[in-house]
Amino acid sequence: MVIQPSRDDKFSFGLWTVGWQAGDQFGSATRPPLDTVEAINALSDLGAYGVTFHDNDLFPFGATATERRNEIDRLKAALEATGLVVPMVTTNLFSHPVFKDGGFTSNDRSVRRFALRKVLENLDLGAELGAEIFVMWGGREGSEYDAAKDIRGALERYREAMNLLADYVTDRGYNLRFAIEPKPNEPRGDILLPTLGHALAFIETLERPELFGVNPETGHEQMAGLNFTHGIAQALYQGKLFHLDLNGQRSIKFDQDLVFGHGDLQNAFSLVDLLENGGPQGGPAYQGPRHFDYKPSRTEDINGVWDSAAANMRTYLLLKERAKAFRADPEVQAALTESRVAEVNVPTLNPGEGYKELIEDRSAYEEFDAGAYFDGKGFGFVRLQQLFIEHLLGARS
Ligand code: ASC
Ligand code: MN
Ligand code: MN
Ligand code: MN
Repeated sequence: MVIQPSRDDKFSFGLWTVGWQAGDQFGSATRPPLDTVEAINALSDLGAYGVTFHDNDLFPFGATATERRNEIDRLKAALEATGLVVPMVTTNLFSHPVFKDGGFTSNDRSVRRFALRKVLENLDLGAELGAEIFVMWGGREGSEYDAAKDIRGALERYREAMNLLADYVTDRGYNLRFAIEPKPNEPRGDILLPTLGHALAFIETLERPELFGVNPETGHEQMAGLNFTHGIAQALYQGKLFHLDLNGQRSIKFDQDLVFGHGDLQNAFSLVDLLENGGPQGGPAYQGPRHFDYKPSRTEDINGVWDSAAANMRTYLLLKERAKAFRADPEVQAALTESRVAEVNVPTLNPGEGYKELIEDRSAYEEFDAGAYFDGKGFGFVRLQQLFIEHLLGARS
C-alpha cells in the first residue's frame, strides 16, 4: 500500500525529538547534535507540515540577543524555503539548574519571576512565528517530598502565572492560546497537574479559562495507568483539546517516548478513529496538528532517527486507513447496533421531562422488569472488539 504523508495530514514534530542526542540517566549521548535547518529540511522531505520547539532547542539558555536573533532568522529562512509552519512553541523551564525546584512554582520567588519573564519573551517569539498554541509542560513543577512543597500554595502560584500570561497575550493582541500538558512524574517524583483530569479542573479556576486547554501526551496518561483515548475524548467533549503529543509507551514505566503505535496499539487505533472519524459518535473531531513528541531510541544512528520520524506518520496513516475500513464494514455496523453503542447518545429524559415527570412514569421504575431485559442477555461487546482487532490486524478489508 502506498502511504505518503502530505502537508494536509498536518504532521508536526518537536525539534527536540529528532534532535535528541540520546543521553540518558545511565549513559552519554550516542548521536551528534542535529542542526535546525537540517532537521527542517529532512522533516519537510518526509512530508511533515510543521515543527515546534522549546526556546532553548533553537538557541542556548543565556544566548545574547544577537545569537538568539541569528538562530531565529536561520529558522525563518528554512521555513520559508520548505513551506513548513510553526503551529506551536513552548518554553524550557526544566533543563537549567535554576529550575531544579520548578519555574512557576519554585519555592524561590526570584526563580518564579525569572521563569515568567522567560516565558513572556518566548510568547513574543511564538507570535512572531505565527504559532497559535503555546504548550506548557511543567516537568519540574512538583516535589519528591511531601514536607517540602505546600501544594495549595504552589497551585496558587501556578494560577497566578497562568493569569499573567493570559493578560499578556490579550493585551498584546496575540492569536495564542495555551495548552497545559499533564505528566504524573519524571523528572520530579510527583508533578503538579499530573493527569488530564487535574488540568481540566484547574483550568476552570483561571481568570480567562477560554484561553486554556490541554496538550495530552498519550504516553503520559499511560504512565498514570490511564486510557488515553478516554482522556482525550473528555478533553474534546469539554472543548479543551487544543493540541496533542502522540507517542508510544508500554505500561507504567519511565517515560519511554516510543514511536506512535509502538506502545499500546489498540489504544492508538481507537485514538486515531476518534480524531479522524469522531469515534462511535462520528462527525469532525479534531482539526489541529498531529504532533509527535517521541524520542528516537538511543540505539539508533541518524538513519534510524529519520526511519523513526517516518514510522510515526506511517503508523498514523495506516491506523487511519484501518479505522475507515472498520467504520465502513457492514458487519461492524451490525455489531454496533447489537451492542447499542449509539443509544448512549439518546437523552435519558424525554424532552421537557424533569424529575417530577420521571417519578410519575411508572414504566421507568414500578413496572420496569429488570429481569426481562437482562436475564441472560449480553451486550455483545466482545464480538465487537474482535472485529475491531481484526480490522487492526488487516484481516478484513
Ligand atoms: C515538552 C513536552 C514534553 C517535554 C519533553 C522534553 O515540551 O511536551 O513532554 O517537553 O518532551 O524532553
Ligand atoms: Mn510532550
Ligand atoms: Mn513523554
Ligand atoms: Mn516528552
